[in-house]
Amino acid sequence: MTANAPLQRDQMEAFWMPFTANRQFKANPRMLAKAAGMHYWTPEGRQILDAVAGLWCVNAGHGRKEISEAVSKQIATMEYAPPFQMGHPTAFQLANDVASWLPPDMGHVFFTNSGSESVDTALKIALAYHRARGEASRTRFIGRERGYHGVGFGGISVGGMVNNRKWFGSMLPGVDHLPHTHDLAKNAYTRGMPEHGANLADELERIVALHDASNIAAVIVEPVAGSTGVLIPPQGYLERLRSICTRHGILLIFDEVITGFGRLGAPFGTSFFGVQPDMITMAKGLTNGAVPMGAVAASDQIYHTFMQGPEGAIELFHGYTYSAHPVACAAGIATQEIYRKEGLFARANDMAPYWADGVHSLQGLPHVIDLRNLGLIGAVELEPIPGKPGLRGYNTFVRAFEQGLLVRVTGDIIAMSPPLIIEKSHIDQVFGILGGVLKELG
Ligand code: PXG
Ligand code: PLP
Repeated sequence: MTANAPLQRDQMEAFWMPFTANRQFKANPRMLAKAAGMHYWTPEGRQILDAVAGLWCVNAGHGRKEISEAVSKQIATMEYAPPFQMGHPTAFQLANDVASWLPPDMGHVFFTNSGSESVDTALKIALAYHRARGEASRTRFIGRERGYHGVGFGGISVGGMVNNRKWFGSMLPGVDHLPHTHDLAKNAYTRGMPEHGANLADELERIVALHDASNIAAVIVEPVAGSTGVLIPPQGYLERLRSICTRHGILLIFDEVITGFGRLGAPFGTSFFGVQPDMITMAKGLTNGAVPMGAVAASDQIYHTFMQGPEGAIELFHGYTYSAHPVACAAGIATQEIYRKEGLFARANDMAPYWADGVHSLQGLPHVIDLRNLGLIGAVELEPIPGKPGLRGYNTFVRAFEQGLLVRVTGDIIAMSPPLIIEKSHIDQVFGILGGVLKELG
């Protein structure tokens, strides 16, 4: 196999592709071979404008030399170091860099290799925290319908996407789900945060009344649900979740795998919304997608609860072979430096109104039933073809790719989350191409 020669079908069977219609893809592959700035290139050299930052992760844009140089240097110097009972300076530096974006009392960072592992880690910390405080009966978790928290057993248990759950048996016991907040009848075409739905947080009181707070460990939500099609929280909703959790001693976990690292035009969702959780899960933008890495940030309260007992005792029996992998740490440090030096989070905030105009310029095009935006996130919800849910979304995605635009499709919703380096001319191009495709397929 040479790098740019088209693959034969029988060369494509070995790779079982994730979250992909394997047979459909392998019959008609869409390949990427190169990336720089705002663009990908196919093996044939066709340029593709990247309106999803890879998969919500390449926030500083593609091909950043600062990152590749830091990674090369680290691999050459020390490719690996054991993370258990040993340390290396880059891990401590990156933890400090990450903490610098977070509320001052949330600066304790546990490293993982993905968002899914971050979610499992946060759920385990929640259980062990309550146990350490003598409240071992707090074992239940509360997630949300249409939530996505990765694909580990913990994440699919608290997650709320039926296809990610129904195949996999009984999962974690003791999980309830809040209702999702998506309400087209009341909130369609809202610019920014919708007006209606803060009261949906009160469902948490109903669940607490059913089980009693003494049995509930944590609530986990995405501040903005990304994967299920960009569901923006109603005004006042996250505040209300916070106050109910506080009242009942329940930990609140924000899954910021997507909303972290500037996606909303602020360092994290917690700063954007002004609501502080007890733990934050993150991944993706942590290393600009260059090397797999995730993390969990925990509050002082949680961390210090563990830092008791005999000095020589391991406080948390958890960790991965590749926790704080030196190469990932090098990529992470270089990435944070780019964010800081280029002021990319503030830049995303400055660009957000123009982006919102672009999203909402699609109103009235064929089959568009909602448009949503926040920060540099946008979504176009399409009316499903009767009896064929997802087909209109898929056709739109394929046609856009043929026209040189990469978007993300989930069911009949087109989601977009461009690199934070996006220029106005790119935004014009994104919505020009997408608008053209919607008209053409109309
Ligand atoms: N939590 C959230 C909120 C996520 O968005 C994960 C956890 C899992 O992260 P890993 O690194 O284990 O994939 C995610 C990941 C999509 C899409 O279609 C989104 C994600 C992953 C794959 C597809 O929007 N987000
Ligand atoms: N399975 C086996 C047999 C192992 O030895 C290990 C780690 O030592 C794991 C799974 C976990 O792998 P990781 O630490 O990369 O998550």
